[in-house]
Amino acid sequence: MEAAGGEDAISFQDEAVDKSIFKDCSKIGFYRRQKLIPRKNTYRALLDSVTSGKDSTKFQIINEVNKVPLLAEVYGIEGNIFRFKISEIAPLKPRYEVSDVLIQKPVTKRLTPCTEDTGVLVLKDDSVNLKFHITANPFTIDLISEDEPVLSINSMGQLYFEHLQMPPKHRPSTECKEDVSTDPSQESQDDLGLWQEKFGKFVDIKANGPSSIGIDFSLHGFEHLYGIPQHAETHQLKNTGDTEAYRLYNLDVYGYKLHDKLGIYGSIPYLLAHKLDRTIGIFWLNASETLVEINIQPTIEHTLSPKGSVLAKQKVKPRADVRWMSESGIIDVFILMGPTPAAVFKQYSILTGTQALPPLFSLGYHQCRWNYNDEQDVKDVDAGFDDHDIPYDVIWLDIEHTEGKRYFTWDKKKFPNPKRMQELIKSKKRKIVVISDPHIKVDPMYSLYSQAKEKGYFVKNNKGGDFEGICWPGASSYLDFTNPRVREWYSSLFAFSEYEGSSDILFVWNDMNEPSVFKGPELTMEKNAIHYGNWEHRDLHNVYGFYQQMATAQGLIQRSKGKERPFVLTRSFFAGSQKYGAVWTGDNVSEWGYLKFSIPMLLTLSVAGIPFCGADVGGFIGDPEPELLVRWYQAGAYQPFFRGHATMNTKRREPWLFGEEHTKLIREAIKERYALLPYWYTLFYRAHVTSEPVMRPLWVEFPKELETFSVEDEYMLGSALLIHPITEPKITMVDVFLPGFEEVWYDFRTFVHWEGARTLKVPIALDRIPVFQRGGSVVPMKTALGRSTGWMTHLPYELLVALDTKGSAKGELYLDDGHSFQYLHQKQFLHRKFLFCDGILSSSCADENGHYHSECVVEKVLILGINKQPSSVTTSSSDGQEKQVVFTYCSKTAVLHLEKLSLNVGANWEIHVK
Ligand code: NBV
Repeated sequence: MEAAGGEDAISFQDEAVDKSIFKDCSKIGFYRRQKLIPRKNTYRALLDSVTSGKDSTKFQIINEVNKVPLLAEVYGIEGNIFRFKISEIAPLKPRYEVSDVLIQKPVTKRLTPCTEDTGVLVLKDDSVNLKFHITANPFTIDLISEDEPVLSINSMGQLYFEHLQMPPKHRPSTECKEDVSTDPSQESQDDLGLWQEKFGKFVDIKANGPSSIGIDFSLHGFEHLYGIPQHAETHQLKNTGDTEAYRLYNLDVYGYKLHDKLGIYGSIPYLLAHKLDRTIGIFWLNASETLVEINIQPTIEHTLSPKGSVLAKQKVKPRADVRWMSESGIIDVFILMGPTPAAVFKQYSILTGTQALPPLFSLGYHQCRWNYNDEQDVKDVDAGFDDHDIPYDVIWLDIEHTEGKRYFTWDKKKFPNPKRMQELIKSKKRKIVVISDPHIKVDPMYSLYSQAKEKGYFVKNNKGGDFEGICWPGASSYLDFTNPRVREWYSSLFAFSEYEGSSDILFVWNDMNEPSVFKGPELTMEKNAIHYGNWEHRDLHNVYGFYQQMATAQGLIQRSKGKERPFVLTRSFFAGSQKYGAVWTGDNVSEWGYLKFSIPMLLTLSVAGIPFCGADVGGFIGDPEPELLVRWYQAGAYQPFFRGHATMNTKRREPWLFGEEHTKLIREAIKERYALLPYWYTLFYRAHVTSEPVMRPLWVEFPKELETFSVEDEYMLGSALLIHPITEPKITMVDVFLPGFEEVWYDFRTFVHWEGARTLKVPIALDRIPVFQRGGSVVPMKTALGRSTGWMTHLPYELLVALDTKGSAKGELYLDDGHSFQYLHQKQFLHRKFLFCDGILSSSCADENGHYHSECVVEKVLILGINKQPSSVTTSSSDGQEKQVVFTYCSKTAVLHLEKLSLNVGANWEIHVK
């Protein structure tokens, strides 16, 4: 994958990744150790140790074999959330606890202890009719909601806690034998990876010895599980069997394989489970390498022996067993009790925050390539969009724009005048994004390196020196973003005065922040590298990239003195990364399978709290055939983060390079995106304030319809649009599932409507993918388009009102200046709601706190599903003025067209259809 290039930088060779670079479960020491324990619960809760405070209830649990006591804590948290922790009472050294991910100290509420039985402690939360049944021996917890068991903890007896110990030479020889958690059993100590672990030529010396933890959860009545990104896998989680597990370990996996449980760039240890009457979440707050085993026992119908001539049937309820295992840290788990998908999203956001409201430009189309070669190339590509009448908002510069991969610099030959280039882009009302990776070239002449070196801001190796690894610039050190002072300093580098050649239209992309280390174990950092606070890299590996994006976003906010919203794309992420920007799915391949997988991968990110996500359009690696490229644009236009990108050594693929026929199709796809921007922006506002995902699996919108639970080839955009991308070549017909027994769905292009709860055969040509609008919704759009979002501010709106079976519809529109924090600090925003009921479409204020002056008008309204031609249509404004409206009605499509309206978008008005 790499070879020495000019200077001492590394250049790229497009070779397939050797999969033996990465571990499977059998090569992971703590997995092997945890799998060795007998399925026998060896823990007992000491109920006479219970102390119950305002915040939490604490008690000890003891391992019957090694007698080491642990401390268990149970917390009730406002919002129907429960927290459960297990840590060592007196560890030899502190154990890592994740900080900075929870947005605040959770607001606790008292759980009332009551003893119903000896050997059982019951903690009650009467406000939500929930009970914690803690059984002492063997130690198990059952969560019972409204007298129904929802979840059991440790009922499989897989609680596992390796207490920290002295290295073997300091210990009496008998001690090791007594200790079941480190009992070498049949294997040698070395194979179990207690104090050192080998992988190929790498040896991981563990100064703290074995420190892994784990426990099991049984989810009663559940057989549909989702979440725990990031894997190139289906949206619905699968059984892992007894030899593999979903791995959460941030890795740089170039051209990752599909259908694989190997962890790729980011990790969110958060799983959702859904059944007809309840959704729950389990958030495992641990940043070390984590494995999740899943065993779902689906609903089974047993045929009982015949009674007379009648065959009796018995339904056995399904159950999902989920086992979490982490390499270090403590057990710290949040149980989100739902009961609806929306409630679980809310609960997760109470803990980790919501999506940052993106600047409007970032919802437009982004054009990226490794690399746009020089200033002239940038100018040409930019002009190409105008020449071909294709809107776009951002041009991206990859690593080659720098002086020898020294981030925050410019290659003087290729980009002699970055300010001039940005002025040109700015004059087009567009932006640029530049890359900034976490590795810093070892070069005393590079001021960023020498400053960081002098300040001691690099991650250290286990001998106390600065960690050095190989990455794009050659030998590199890695900024220790876990240190708040490093983050502060890094943020300050984005100040216009510090970052030469930068301007207010420059935004940032953090790549390689797993971190990627070319010659490191599994292409990442040694686990015994040392971070701020003397923590091992092992303890916090999965949160490294999160911290870089945090510091970058802060830097962009600071450079504008707190006024402007940042945009930062990151490859690596953790729970809570949504607060800092967008995420993409890394180095995918220009193959149909990767287009198809972009849907489940993005759905999984979306339900795991990362609404602003996307996949490289066209596929990063390889050359897509024109049909694939068109299909990818059509899909990408309906995915949250919409960026075309390609690696080096691929053919150029700007949208106009595939013949006029394909240019036209790509143009149309991008234009559809721009026409829908008011809807997109409103969805992002909702994600920001109410934590609803933008891109939603069908089960989220139709939680009571079993048929939706496994659908992953189509999805909802908000609650109004159903999207079914075409992900196979040469398709002439596709099955589209239209959910909802009482729903009606309108083809978004022809307006032909269909009842729900059916699978529709939709004829397909290359010019479109199936998009349907749900009856009962109002979708705000723009009537005209500009060259970028910046040119569209004053353009009029159109409302697409699709009536439900009762002849009603509702929707909303959010707008503000699109770039600053004034919506937050000065409440400069408009939030409108639209309601169609009894023949009247009304526009009213959805949030009285917001004020924003807009000259924009609603110019056009289309009402879909009106069964008879109206006799008159009038508008009335709040000052009592009434006006006749010229309308056209098409009885064939049942669509009423109202045009040339001039209704201010911020005013209250009504349209009467009689
Ligand atoms: O910076 C170069 C690439 C980038 O274009 C891509 O999007 C990242 O995922 N980067 C990875 C590093 C090299 C990949 C071989």
